[in-house]
Amino acid sequence: MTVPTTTLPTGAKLPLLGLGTWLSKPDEVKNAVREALDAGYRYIDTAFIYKNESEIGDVLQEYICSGKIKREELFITTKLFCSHNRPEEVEAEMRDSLGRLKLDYVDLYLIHGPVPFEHDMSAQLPDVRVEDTWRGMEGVFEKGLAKAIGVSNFSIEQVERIQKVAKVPIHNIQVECHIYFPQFDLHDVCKKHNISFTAYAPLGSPGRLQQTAGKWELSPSPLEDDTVKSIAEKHGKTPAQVLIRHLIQRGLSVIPKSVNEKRIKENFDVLDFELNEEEISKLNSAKHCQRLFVGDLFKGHYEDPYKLERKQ
Ligand SMILES: NC(=O)c1ccc[n+]([C@@H]2O[C@H](COP(=O)([O-])OP(=O)(O)OC[C@H]3O[C@@H](n4cnc5c(N)ncnc54)[C@H](OP(=O)(O)O)[C@@H]3O)[C@@H](O)[C@H]2O)c1
Ligand SMILES: *[C@@H]1O[C@H](CO)[C@@H](O)[C@H](O)[C@H]1NC(C)=O
Ligand SMILES: *[C@@H]1O[C@H](CO)[C@@H](O)[C@H](O)[C@H]1NC(C)=O
Ligand SMILES: CC(=O)N[C@H]1CO[C@H](CO)[C@@H](O)[C@@H]1O
Repeated sequence: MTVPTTTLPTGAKLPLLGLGTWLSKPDEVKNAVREALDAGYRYIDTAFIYKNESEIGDVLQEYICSGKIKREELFITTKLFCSHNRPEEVEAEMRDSLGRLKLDYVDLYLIHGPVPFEHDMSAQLPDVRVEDTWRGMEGVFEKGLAKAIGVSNFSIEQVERIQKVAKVPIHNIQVECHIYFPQFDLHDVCKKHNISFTAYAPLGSPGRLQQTAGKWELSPSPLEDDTVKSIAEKHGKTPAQVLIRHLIQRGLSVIPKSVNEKRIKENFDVLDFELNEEEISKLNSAKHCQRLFVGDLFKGHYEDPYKLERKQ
């Protein structure tokens, strides 16, 4: 089955389903990417900070060189880490990522977070603004190193500020999005600006909750949600498949992460069923609204994307 796509302002097609690779360890990620490509995934999401670009690049090269997959069929995203948000640093970082990925270009390059830091992350840089970093992003777009550019972890206000001054508009935003944090307002703003929308942590990022012990009680898992479970049962699907399908039917691009062969296939097997309007509206009105990725490291900076929420 072909994955549905959305069209970027550049004319390129962004698949609505891809593989996330955060917390995919270098020794696991190669197999995960192979299994994903074999299952039909063509969109892979990585980042400098996931420390697995090299391994992903090895597998991509393997598939491209053997002729199994053409470069044009792939959609590869990576991200500029917030230790290098100064505009003059963007191109060198982008070229380093391309080197590790063994590619001439990426399909999408994102600013990972709006708050700039020193190289060693020891302190925030008070004076760099998102508009500054965006100038660097426009540079790599104009050179063809990135076929599209975008932002991650940005607020509505930051999106609006960039659109106001941009020579190249934002092509994609990647933010946390799942039934308990549906991001309807940000999505509306993106629709207004023709910005494609990628949902991270679509399953509620259970891997992350393991890392921050104690948060689990505060943050029930969307995978355990009663509405999700009953809809899944009706369709003979799993809760994960319902959560992914729901976001796809909202027109969002979804990047569930897995390193497990069975779950990689399961997460892709969402193209042969459809949620009806009643099911969608039930899922859209899930009550439990909260951010899982609260971004403490951003606190105190002018560009803290969540500063208004923190004051409430
Ligand atoms: N831009 C950013 O700052 C940012 C932040 C977070 C994430 N992301 C991107 O978004 C991707 C997805 O987000 P995420 O990894 O945080 O969370 P997620 O995709 O919601 O959840 C991944 C977790 O769920 C498990 N899982 C996967 N499929 C499952 C299934 N069918 N049933 C039950 N459990 C399942 C995975 O374990 P197994 O691997 O063992 O299957 C993993 O622990 C990331 O990998 C990354 O590429 C970006
Ligand atoms: C952007 O605009 C194009 C052309 O009008 C449209 O086909 C596409 O669906 C829009 N994409 C998004 C993500 O809004
Ligand atoms: C994205 O934002 C979340 C907080 O919302 C944070 O946990 C994550 O580290 C951010 N990514 C980067 C690299 O800035
Ligand atoms: C950063 C990168 O692309 N690859 C790294 C993946 O992780 C291993 C081990 O953590 C590093 O040695 C690689 O450099």
